[in-house]
Amino acid sequence: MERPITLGEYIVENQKDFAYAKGELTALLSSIKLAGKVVNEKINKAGLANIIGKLDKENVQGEIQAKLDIIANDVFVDTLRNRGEICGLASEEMESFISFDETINLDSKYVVLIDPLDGSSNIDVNVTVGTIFSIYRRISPVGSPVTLEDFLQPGINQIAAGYLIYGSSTILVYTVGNGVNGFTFNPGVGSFFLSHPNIKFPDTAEIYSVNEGNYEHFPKGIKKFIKWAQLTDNLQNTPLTARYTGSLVADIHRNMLLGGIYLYPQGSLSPNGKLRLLYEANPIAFITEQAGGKAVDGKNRILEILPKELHQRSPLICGSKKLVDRVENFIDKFPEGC
Ligand code: P6P
Repeated sequence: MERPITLGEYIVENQKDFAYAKGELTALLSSIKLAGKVVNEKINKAGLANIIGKLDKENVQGEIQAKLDIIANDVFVDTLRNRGEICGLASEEMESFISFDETINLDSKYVVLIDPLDGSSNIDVNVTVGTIFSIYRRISPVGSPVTLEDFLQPGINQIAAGYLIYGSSTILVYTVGNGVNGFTFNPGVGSFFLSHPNIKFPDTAEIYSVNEGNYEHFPKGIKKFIKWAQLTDNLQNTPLTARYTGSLVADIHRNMLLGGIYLYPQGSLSPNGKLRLLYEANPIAFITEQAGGKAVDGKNRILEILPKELHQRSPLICGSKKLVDRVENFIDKFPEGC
């Protein structure tokens, strides 16, 4: 039986899809793949830290139970810097961006924004977490230090985006604007293999994902959608299924494969939503659209929002187009606030 193609083979075979790449984007995606493997190993050890903490106590507990977000962040910063494919990086875990000023980096055309470990509070209870990444061509001149403007670009400028989902298996899902593909990690071989070619939202849409504990704080249109989702006379004459893990990547991945919608709307508790535009909403929106879905903030297409700050928040309503359309209809019909 022929084996599935590896991520490395796929990237090389499909370099023509990378509008600008001269092999740099290929190398950059390979670096992200490497960093993902390292983070995956640390996350798995984290799960053991509470069980085997007494073994080599200092190392396992000391290292692993340091904030895993910071550990994951440092893995991506070091890997991407050392391989010289990017000139700058911004992360949820760092107040400001980093300009990699070594020569090999300054000559690179790309900047990366990451949420190195999204949903990390779930690690202690062994629920799926993820890494989210977004790649842009720099705006400032090649050879000079990066500037904030290199990062404050609208999502439509992304040249690649993706996520790693560390769940029952570890899968790297990404797009370069020519569809979405998923690659599952085989730890026995140490490689990612194509497992989810050309991911598209299915026609059916059975799931809605929202933290209903915030229901009282939602705008009227969102409340109306949630009640509609629980009724029988909706799109497919059956109530939608509620699934919400508290990990954006897990909810998005499941809804993209099975059909559904994720909502983190604005509300009285979070007037601008909770998720970050640049390294959560934008990459997820790029993938969602490339898989045939839709991603809005309630009124605007996520990818067209013009960023003003590195860590600015945005509401995010994304998934199967017909469900996102339905939410927008309710918001239009009931425009009042919370
Ligand atoms: P809440 C995790 O902290 C995260 O950024 C997303 O991964 C997740 O969807 C959301 O926040 C969960 O937030 O307020 O429902 O716990």
